[in-house]
Amino acid sequence: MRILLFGGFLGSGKTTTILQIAKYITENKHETVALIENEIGEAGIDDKLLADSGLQVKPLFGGCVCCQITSDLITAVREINETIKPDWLIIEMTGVAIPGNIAKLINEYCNFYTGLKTITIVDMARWPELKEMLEPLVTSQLEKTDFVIINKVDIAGADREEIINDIKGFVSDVPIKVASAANQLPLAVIEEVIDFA
Ligand SMILES: Nc1nc2c(ncn2[C@@H]2O[C@H](COP(=O)(O)OP(=O)(O)OP(=O)(O)O)[C@@H](O)[C@H]2O)c(=O)[nH]1
Ligand SMILES: [Mg+2]
Repeated sequence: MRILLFGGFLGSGKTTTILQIAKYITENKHETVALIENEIGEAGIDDKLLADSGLQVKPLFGGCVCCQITSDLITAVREINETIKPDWLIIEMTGVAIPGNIAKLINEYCNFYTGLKTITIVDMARWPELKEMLEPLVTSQLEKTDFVIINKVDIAGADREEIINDIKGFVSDVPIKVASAANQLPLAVIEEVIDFA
């Protein structure tokens, strides 16, 4: 079972991205995907997206995937590994989780996986505002991750290059893609996210 852990601040585009990746894996690779969703039902947005996706989704718990209740996450990951046994497990974290920290815990307590990758989604349209208000959270989400998608380039302002460069300054030596998930992620980006070679 390979695990993809998606992080990034509230509303950055995690669900939009995850649905495309899950669809690609099931339709193009013909492999199975299980999904752990944070905060399902709370905003109502994810329920609708998931209902429209045509994917079979089983919400496992309604809590948030953050440090305080990580034991629930660990339990859910173990249960999925033992019962559903999917080829892939995709986890959407809450907007306040730090992907690298959650990955460390999964590494420690669920090391039966065959691959683990963290992907951080950044809303570039809100980056200056979020960085000002929520540093170090939003920068930690970038520093401790294996892959970065700088999202919502379609609504970024004229200062987009400046913002992209600022974001890149917080990312260590991992792939960074600029995209607009709402307008379909390029297949090359999806393929790179799920590439464990
Ligand atoms: N303009 C634009 N909007 C986007 C893009 N990607 C996602 N959105 C919109 O942003 C909003 C939030 O997207 P989600 O995918 O639900 O984001 P999320 O990170 O899962 O949100 P939470 O789970 O609430 O933290 C939705 O209204 C999306 O349609 C994008 O590339 N461009
Ligand atoms: Mg979501």
